Amino acid sequence: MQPDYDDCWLRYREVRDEALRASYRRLCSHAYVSEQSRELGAVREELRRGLGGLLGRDPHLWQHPPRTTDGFLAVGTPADMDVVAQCVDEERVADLAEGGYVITTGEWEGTDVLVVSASSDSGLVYGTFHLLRLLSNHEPIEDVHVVEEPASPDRLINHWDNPFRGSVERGYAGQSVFDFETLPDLRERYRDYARLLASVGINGIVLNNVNTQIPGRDSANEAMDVLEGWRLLETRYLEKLTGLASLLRRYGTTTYLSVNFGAPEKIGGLDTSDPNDPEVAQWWAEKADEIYDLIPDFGGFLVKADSEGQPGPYNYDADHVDGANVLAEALEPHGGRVWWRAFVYGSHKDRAVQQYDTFEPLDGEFRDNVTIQVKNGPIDFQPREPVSPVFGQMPETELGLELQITGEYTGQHVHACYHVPMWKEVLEFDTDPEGHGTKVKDLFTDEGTGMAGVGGPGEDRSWTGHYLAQANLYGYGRLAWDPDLETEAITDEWVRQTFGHDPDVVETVTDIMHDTWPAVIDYSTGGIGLMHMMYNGEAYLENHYDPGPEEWPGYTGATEDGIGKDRNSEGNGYAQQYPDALADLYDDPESCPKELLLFFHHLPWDYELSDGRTVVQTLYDNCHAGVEEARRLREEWRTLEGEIDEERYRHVAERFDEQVEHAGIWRDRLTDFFYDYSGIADEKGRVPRED
Ligand code: GCW
Repeated sequence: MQPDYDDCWLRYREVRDEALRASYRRLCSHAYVSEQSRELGAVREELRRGLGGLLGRDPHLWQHPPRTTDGFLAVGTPADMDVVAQCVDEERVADLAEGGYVITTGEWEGTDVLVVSASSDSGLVYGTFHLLRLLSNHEPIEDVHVVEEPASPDRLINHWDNPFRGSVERGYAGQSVFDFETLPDLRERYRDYARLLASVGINGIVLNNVNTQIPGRDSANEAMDVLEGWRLLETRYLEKLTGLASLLRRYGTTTYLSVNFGAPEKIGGLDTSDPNDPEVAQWWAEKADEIYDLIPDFGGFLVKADSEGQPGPYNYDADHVDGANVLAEALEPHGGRVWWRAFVYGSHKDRAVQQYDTFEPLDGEFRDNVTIQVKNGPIDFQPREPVSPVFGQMPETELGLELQITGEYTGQHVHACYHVPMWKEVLEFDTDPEGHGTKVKDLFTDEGTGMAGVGGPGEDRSWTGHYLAQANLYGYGRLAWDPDLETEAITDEWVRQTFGHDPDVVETVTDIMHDTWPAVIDYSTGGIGLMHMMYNGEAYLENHYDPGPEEWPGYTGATEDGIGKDRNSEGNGYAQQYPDALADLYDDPESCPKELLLFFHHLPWDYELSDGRTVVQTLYDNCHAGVEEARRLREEWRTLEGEIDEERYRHVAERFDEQVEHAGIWRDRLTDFFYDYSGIADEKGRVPRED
């Protein structure tokens, strides 16, 4: 039976080009796959499914080298299979980083062999997906020679799923994929999710929300309390996770949990969770032992502490080092790791200043198995932010880069917004241009470092709520694997696998994808460094979708005289947190990159930019341009009618209708807001508006 959800980029449609298909059939109709490890069931299943689709007929799977063919595929380690050992450089394979693999061609007793080899099961899984991607992308395989290993050792997806409610915080694709009610029962969908993750190299999954208690309502409402994520550490719930963890493991994915810093009190019945209390340390150590008895390859804990209502070391007069280290000590004997989030609040009114100020002084004090997980920018996943000054400035600490796959501030999967170009901008950023010159992407290659993408996939048919948002999940995985990949290469892979190879379709979809992010920046920020102007609301799960610029004077800095925030040497000194070359660049409005100008400077409304336009006129123009661009993208999309499958076409077309409308609402609210403060009319007569 066809599942009731999409297969995303794993569509495996039959290759129509006859010469190419003949070549694929010759080398892939017969596949010899190692029997040694049970984990390789995943490889066999994927080959059956993938090759079956692409070749247009079921492949023969062998447990020994097939004899009567004029070519075959062999997947295994050199140690397990002579065929493989004969075709690959064994030492090269042995030296690959965990998860790495080789795809190459060779000969076995006069027969051509296509080989996928690795020294670990996960490498064979990734190699198999890579091979299927080559075929899906119609790449030649007769002379293929691929050597791949992941840049980052840990490539995590963080689910913000609330296990007992089934909801997903900032998820725009329906309920949680994971049904904690029915676990340990396994759903087919878990396996298909594991396949999607493995196909792009994601190797760790945090199953539950970093908000393990609901801010402000925790003990006040016992009924709510019972439902909270911190309970997952109770034995009865841990026991439910073993089967899921085992299934994920077959696809190379390790299971992690978000934990509540107050767990020793909440679950353990202790009267404190003070990290410096030996009983607390003991409790965490025993809890870790228990978890590893159940899930031997458990990855570790993700912690949001001292932030937005979550308890943390500050509650006990301790600091983040004490907090992270006590958990790390408990996990250490088992090889587990603590991912400690840098998204904390503290004494500063401007959140931008907080993280560097809190964490940089602690550099070198965290245990080796602590990773400090830092959001890409200092605020909070805004459409565009400067790169966090923490990067490159904590050389003695393992860092993780947190990116948001889900589109909390980029249209919440009603708007199309492709995040890969934004992430590339972050990854290619030089954290100290006149100093050590380390780019962000170079910071995550050592043991203990890595990337964390805040998830979003849910029960929706499309998995991501918007068919085009699948590209963000895809792109995140590909970049975590290889941050050197160019945006265009990732887009091209994704478009072809998802929409097929018709050149017009490929070009149209690709162009649309690449133009989405700039459009969103323009209509929802004005494009010169403003941000955080969304409607918040009173409720716990604020809206963050509609505009609400007047709610945030501390972020916009809007006054009658001007707009923007002095995060410079005359203001709160945020710019000075960067190494000198960057600090100087940002400190002077003349040299500050235009796209960040108002983030660093409060400037008069009529301040003239290099192109001769004033600040306020630029804001008006950009807000309008963003909407026009969204409209143009919708028109582009409409040209695809009849050219792609109806379901994807319709869904995205409707979303574009809504996006254009909603972009207009943003434009109007922002431009009204700018006019209300500045009193300066738009030269082009669009503001003030008639109504
Ligand atoms: O972006 C903000 C979100 C919260 C989130 C928080 C965080 C999980 O609005 O929903 O909480 O950041 O990153 O911890």
